[in-house]
Amino acid sequence: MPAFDALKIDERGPTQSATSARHEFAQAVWSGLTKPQRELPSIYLYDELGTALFEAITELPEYGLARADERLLRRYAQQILEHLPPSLIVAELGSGSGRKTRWLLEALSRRDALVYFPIDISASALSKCRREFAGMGSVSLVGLETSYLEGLRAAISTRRPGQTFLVLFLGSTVGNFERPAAEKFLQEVRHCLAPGDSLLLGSDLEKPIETMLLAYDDPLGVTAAFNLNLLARINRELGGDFVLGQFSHQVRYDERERRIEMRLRSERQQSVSIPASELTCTFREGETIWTEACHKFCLEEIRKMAQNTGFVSVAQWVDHEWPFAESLWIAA
Ligand code: AVI
Repeated sequence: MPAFDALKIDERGPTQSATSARHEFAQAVWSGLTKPQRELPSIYLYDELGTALFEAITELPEYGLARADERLLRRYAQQILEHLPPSLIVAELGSGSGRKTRWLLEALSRRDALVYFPIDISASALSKCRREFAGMGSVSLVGLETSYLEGLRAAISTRRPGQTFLVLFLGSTVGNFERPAAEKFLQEVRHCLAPGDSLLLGSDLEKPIETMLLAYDDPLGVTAAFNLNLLARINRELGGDFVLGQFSHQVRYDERERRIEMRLRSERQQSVSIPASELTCTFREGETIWTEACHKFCLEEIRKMAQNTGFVSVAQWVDHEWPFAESLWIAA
């Protein structure tokens, strides 16, 4: 197993892969922007610049989520690993820079040498992750630059007899799925696993609405830039002519759905053309493009989700400064 290496999971080779990724993006933009409520899939927020802006979001005083996640991992790493068998392989869905994961991997690698598969669609996130763990000789890192499930299947295919997998799905990324889609996704994760493997799930909990709104609409405008970068990315990659100053970042909390909704609002009637998507859109003043949903959870519902998706919830650790939970599930 090569240490500090990255595998690009794509049998078609890098050139064709970049072309097909652009084609997929162009198609997703076409289908999202031709819906009555226009939308753009949130995964496209994370190009190189979007990933850097998201890293900046995690430093914002108003966005306590990332610090809570890291605090829990730092504080409870030892307790978490007491629930886990030896000879673990760790696969992380959406590793980002791996900063918060370090606490857990340090604790695990004191016990055994460890193989760690960070899985991320962002090449720059994986490079940062590789740097983060460069000094940890007991961790063999294999970066997988691909989608979560494709990466997880590739990681699992390396399993040798007696090895057990721990999947990390941290940072409340599960909240970016619609609730039914989150369960479907977790079922798919379960299908990749064997009984006895485990999943550590980070989920942001409900909290006062004002606190949540500020976390996604910070006064410095970093989240606004993160959101608007999606239009800038369409301009850069698909030849679009969005005028960014004519769109604004909009955030609301839907109490019934228990989620933050991020949109981009057209500030005037305007027409935008996107040549690679063969599309010209006319926006009315006030019309919005839905870009992301960030669902919030309660502890009971997370335990229920484990049951519904083929896992047993064995423990939960909660941060009370910024309500957030790490839940450890074992595949039934
Ligand atoms: C990646 N994900 C968990 C973040 C969230 O809080 O839902 C994405 C984000 N969007 C705006 N700020 C952060």
